[in-house]
Amino acid sequence: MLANPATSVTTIERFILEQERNFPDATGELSNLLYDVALGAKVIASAIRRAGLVHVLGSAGGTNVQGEEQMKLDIFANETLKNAMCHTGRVCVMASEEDEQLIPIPEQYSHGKYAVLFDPLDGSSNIDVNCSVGTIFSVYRRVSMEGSGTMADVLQRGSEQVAAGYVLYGSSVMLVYSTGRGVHGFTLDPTIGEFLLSHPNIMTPRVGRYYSVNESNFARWNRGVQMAVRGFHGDTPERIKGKKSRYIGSLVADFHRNLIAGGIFLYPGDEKNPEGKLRLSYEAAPMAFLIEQAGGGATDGYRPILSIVPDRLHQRTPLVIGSHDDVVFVTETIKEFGP
Ligand code: AHM
Ligand code: MG
Repeated sequence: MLANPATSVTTIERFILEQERNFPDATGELSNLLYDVALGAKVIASAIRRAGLVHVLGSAGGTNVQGEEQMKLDIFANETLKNAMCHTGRVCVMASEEDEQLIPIPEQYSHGKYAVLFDPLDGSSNIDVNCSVGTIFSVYRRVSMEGSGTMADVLQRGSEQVAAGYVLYGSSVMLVYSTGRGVHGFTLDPTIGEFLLSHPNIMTPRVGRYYSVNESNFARWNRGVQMAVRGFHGDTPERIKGKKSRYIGSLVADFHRNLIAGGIFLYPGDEKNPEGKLRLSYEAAPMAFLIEQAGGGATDGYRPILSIVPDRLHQRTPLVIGSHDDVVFVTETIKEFGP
């Protein structure tokens, strides 16, 4: 009997369970961890939707470890994710872009086999103007033996991730994740409060339509990056066809559009900030894990993002990420024109 589309939907829970069935050794812990993240995302989504109504907008008055102004919703999102995961016995340690130090699991709870890192509310300067923001998460299997997780658990090479994903709080709320077996997208149905499978097996086009970069930094980039972006402008048609420019300034939103439609996102280093702006462990590595699963690429201009071993928690990295051929074009142009 054919399923009626209105009565047969695939929830994120059913999808993860069905994927797990293909792996008889799976204990279900990672699946449950993903539900925990999904639950946190629903709570955050609901707070974002109400933000304009309940006067939670504006600065909380503090600054985070990068010296940036913290919004109230950043703090709320950070606490929500910690609370969604700390008590479950699935996680041994956490790290967040909003916390300077590692986040230990409170004594009363048991320690699990996963280390989780997250950027609880990325692009938060967009909240005041009602534009899209996101949550990014990354999961590693612990390498320390037992008890509380350590720095070694969170400072692993990006290729060691066992899962990564993001939640986009946009015109609809989407959760996109991968456990290394394709990239799958779910859209939150607010009427039933469930993430439903809407984008199975996402593959990004090999050549993109869009390029996304903050061009106000153009004068400070090295010549290689400038030449690559000039290529995207259409100035060097003998090297590459020009593209359309799209930039929101919210990594999750820019990344998501490019993932689906094809495109490239760049946040290069410049004279002032040679390491760029974005964080390796909270932003670049999880997005790199996803884009590689979707057939694209991610580099810091010289080496694959997933090959980099972080040496500190809040390390920054230049990021070039998106459609495969466009990323190759940028790396070759940087090699040719150099700094
Ligand atoms: P945040 O983690 O403090 O929110 O900053 C990260 C955001 C990214 O979402 C976005 O890609 C980038 O900062 C935009 O930076 P800029 O305003 O310099 O273009
Ligand atoms: Mg961020």
